[in-house]
Amino acid sequence: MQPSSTPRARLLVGIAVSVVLGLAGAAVYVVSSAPGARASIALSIVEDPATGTFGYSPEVVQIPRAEQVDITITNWDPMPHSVSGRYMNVSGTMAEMMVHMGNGMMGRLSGPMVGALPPDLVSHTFTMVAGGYDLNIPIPVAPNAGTPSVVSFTLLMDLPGTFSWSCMAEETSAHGPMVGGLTIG
Ligand SMILES: [Cu+2]
Repeated sequence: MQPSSTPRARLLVGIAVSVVLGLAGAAVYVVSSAPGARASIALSIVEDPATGTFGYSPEVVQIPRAEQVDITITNWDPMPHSVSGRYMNVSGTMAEMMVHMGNGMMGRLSGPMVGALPPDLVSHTFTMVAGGYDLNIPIPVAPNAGTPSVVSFTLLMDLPGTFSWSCMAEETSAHGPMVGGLTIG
């Protein structure tokens, strides 16, 4: 049965521009910063040299419940992959937006808040429809093999649990399954 009342996931989009560091491949989970500062997580989409396909690192993420957490996703994959329907849209966030931090194809070094990407700019998604959450982040394609695209958003997730997330881009020879886990609590 589909819950029809208030959204059970609240995600706030961080408006402040933060500095994006090169964190490709770093297995960073939760960085508990100084007292009073928000926790942050950096995810990367990096190539697996064994297969030549791209995947998330890390794939298993834990975030604190009922606390604002800044998430940055850095995508090094220069190839677009097909997504359908609503997976081009940002969902589950306050104002249905994320901060597009930069993408050379769009000629921007630091970006605006966006609520969707054009389909030919989507490379991967971070999607979790479970446990009352309806989270979808479309990840823009990297402008070239040496330049990543970066998006940033803030989560505030109230309901505890462990759920699966996945990338909704079509599976092809160049795009294997991308799945992982997210624990809230
Ligand atoms: Cu993907």
